[in-house]
Amino acid sequence: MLLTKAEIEARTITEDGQVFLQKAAQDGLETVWDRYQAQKPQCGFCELGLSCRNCSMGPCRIDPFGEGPQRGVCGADADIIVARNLGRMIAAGAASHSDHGRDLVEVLRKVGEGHAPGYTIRSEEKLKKVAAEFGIAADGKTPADLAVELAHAMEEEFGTRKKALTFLGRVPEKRRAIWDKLGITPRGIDRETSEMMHRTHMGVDNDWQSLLLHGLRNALSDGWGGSFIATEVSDILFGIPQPVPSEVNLGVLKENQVNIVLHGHNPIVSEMIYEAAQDPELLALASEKGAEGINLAGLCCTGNELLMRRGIPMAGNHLMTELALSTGLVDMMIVDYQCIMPALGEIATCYHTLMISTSDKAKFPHMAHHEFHPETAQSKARELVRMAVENYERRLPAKVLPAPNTPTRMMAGFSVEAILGALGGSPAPLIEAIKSGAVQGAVGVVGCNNPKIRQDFGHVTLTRHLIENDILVVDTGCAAVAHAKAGLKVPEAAALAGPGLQQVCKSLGIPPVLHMGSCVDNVRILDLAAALANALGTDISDLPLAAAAPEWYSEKAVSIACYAVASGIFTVLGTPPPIFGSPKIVKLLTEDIEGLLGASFAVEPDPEKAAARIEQHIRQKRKALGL
Ligand code: XCC
Ligand code: SF4
Repeated sequence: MLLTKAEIEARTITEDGQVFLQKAAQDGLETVWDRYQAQKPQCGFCELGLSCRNCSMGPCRIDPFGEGPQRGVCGADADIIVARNLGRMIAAGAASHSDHGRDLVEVLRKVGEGHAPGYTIRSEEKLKKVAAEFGIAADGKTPADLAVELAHAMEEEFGTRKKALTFLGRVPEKRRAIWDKLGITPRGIDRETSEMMHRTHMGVDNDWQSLLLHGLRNALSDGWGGSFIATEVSDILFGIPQPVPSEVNLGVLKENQVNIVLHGHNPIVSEMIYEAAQDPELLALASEKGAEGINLAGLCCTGNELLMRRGIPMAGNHLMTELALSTGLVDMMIVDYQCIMPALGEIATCYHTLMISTSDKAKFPHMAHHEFHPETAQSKARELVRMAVENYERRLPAKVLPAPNTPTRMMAGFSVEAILGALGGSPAPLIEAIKSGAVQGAVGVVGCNNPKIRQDFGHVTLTRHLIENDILVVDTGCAAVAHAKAGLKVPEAAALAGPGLQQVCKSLGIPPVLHMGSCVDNVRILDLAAALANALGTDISDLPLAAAAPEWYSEKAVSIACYAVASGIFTVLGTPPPIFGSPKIVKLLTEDIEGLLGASFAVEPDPEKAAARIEQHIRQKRKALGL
């Protein structure tokens, strides 16, 4: 059934999204938006966090109106149930990022041992720096030796033998003292997640406050542990991102080239595909088949990883993943894990697209499984690219619709190293710009798309307001892709910023919205915030900073938001988390926690109001610093 213009415009603000929503409807596809409609009304108990199925005496639910049951079969009340549910969301998010980190550590070790042909150490500089943080001396050792030693040391971070994670060495002392006082210093990465699962089992931790505190510790084990390892090891293996031009939207898929779309999160697979796509033999085969080349494009965060390091264009963000297939131009989609909708395989059966899953822990309906392992990834990648090339001639012309709009230009690659490089090697010029008021503060706008929110509207509206008010925006994940589509990531976008920020961007030749990477790369923002605080001898919570996740959907986003707040960064969520069944928990997280951590959460679905809240927060922080 075709959609009306109004229906389409209510779903997305993007030009390509609007075109391909209709194309998908024409082709008879059911998309994430249709399935969301079909689910309405969604369960009110679950929305409020008031349902529990942690054991088989249940499932149970608490009546929010106070008329029906106020306790589960075990006796748990609303506060306990909401806290347990939130805790399990954090655990799932932390586990996802951290398992991703662990996979990279495995590759690092195998590179060192010589068992991962095709992978190498691209940044010896970062290898040495991180090894030193782990107390491993570099002298006289080959990079391979160092890689093995560092990998072993990182494996220890996941376990139970530590008092505190190693990367806490970068955390300002005042923040460390707060964590120690509250008893939320993260010890082992897996340990905190495992302990959360234990605490939320029936009959263990039944104090909603101590559950929430452990939730913060669990989230910190992600931010300063699993995700931190993921980002740093990715840089060691694949290089530290540097500013790079690229393009975004479905227009990056080429009619006359073999299109391979990479979707998921971990660069382990996508980097090998990138290598294979340069293979002269495969390029010759492509031309034999009548294609002018092999075109790679990214979706979600594995796309962001390739974009940051190789300038590979982005086809889109989370809600574009199904629509990308409806172009009929995707010869192969290769996925690893996380955020890959299980609907994708079936949608692809409508086209010639080959769907490939690659991880032993992530299989999907209607996808061919080609498992990647470090030992064989290189040959596997070549095999897949060959299959994609051979699939080019099977396109179904009647089903093909190239995007009518040209790709939007963007600039990405703003690692902390790149930002400091642009500033001449130290954070001092940025601190000066903040002191002078040219830059009022900085905000991380991050996170997903969610069909509950008009696609990209939350991100783009919020960010436009912030930069207009001289607030520098740094971004990651699907938010970053939204901003790129809206044209906010080119140096010329400085014209949209307030006079102070505009001046700073122009003098450095940078956009007012800096792409810092994938979702695990939110730790780059933490790292930068910590570096600023350390340079000033203060705490992160004293700085004029904030974070926002206007369209978040995933459990990973919950973990990210919690480690941001625990690290001292005020964080505004666009979609409400399932906590409103407990007024006590809402009050703690949005008000009282400020007194403990110097930061709190806010929930504000309206991006204009969110911008106002953030601007007010930044003014307050500036005032407290005497600026
Ligand atoms: Fe997934 Fe990372 Fe969210 Fe996008 S932003 S929908 S988590 S791909 Ni992290
Ligand atoms: Fe019900 Fe308690 Fe079991 Fe949850 S843990 S399902 S509230 S009995």
